[in-house]
Amino acid sequence: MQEAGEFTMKMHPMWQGPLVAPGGNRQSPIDIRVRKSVFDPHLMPLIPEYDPRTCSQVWNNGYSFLVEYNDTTDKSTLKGGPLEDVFRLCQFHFHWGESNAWGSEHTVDRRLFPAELHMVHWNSNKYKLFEEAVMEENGLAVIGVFLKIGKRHEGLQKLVDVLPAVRHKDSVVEFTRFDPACLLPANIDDYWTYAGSLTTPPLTEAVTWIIMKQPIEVSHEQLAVFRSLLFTSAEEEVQKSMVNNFRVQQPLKGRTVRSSFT
Ligand code: BO1
Ligand code: ZN
Repeated sequence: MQEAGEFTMKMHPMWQGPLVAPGGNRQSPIDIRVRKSVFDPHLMPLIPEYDPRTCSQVWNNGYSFLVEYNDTTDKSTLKGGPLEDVFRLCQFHFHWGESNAWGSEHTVDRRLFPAELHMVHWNSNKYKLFEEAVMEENGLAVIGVFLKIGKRHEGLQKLVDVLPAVRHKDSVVEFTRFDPACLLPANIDDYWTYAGSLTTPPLTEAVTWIIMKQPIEVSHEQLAVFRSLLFTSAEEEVQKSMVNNFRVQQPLKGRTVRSSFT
C-alpha cells in the first residue's frame, strides 16, 4: 500500500514541489498504534451540530470531490471532544484506493481501509476565515471516518448519484440539503485524537485530527462510482482515473495519540 501511495505521489503533479520535502514535526497521516495510544478520561463527547441547509455544491478539484458548505455563519459546527473552541464545517471529501485492499490515509495497527472520509472544520471562535485559521496551530479540526465494504449506505447514495456530473477535474454541480451527520458512525464517542497537518498542499500543521474508531459501511458499487471520477479535465487527451488519492504515512516524531475510550 505504501508502494501504491509513493507511486501516486510520483505520478501525480499535485504532490510534487517543495512543500513535500521532509521537515515538519507534526505531519499527517499516521499509523495509529492502538496499544500505544493513551486513554484520556478528560476527553469529552463530540458535539456535531450540522444544518443541511448550509450544503451548497460538489466539485471535482483534481484530487478528490469536495462537498462544500456555506461557512459564513456558525450554522454547521463541531465542538466538544478534544476541542476548546467552536469549529465551522467548510467541506468534506474522501480518499480511496484503486482496489478495496487500500485507500485510507490513516491506518489502525497497520490495517488499511478502502477509503477515508474527512470532514474539515475551522476555528470560528478565534479566526474570521479558513485562510486565516489554516496558518494557526489550533486553526483546523478534521474528523476522519474509515469506510469498509459492506451494505449500501443510503445517506451516501444521494451523493453517489450526483458524482457522474463532476466526473472531470474543475466540474461543479449544485448539491443542497445534505446532512453530513448521516456519514458519521453510530458510535461517535470512541475516537483517537492527535496533532497533525493537512494531507495535501499546503500541508499546514494546523489540524487537530479526530479519528473515529467505528468505520461506516458502504457497498463495493458505491466505491466503484468514486473510482469512475477523473483526475483530469475534459480538455486533457489522456484521462486518468481518480484512485489512490492518499498521502503516504508520516513519522510520528514523538507525538502522543490519545483515545477517548479504553
Ligand atoms: S485534509 O483533510 O487534510 N485531506 C485537507 C487537505 C487540504 C485542504 C483541506 C483538507 N485544503 C484546503 C484548501 C483551501 C480550501 C479548504 C477548504 O481546503 O487549501 O483552499 O479553502 O475547502
Ligand atoms: Zn483529506
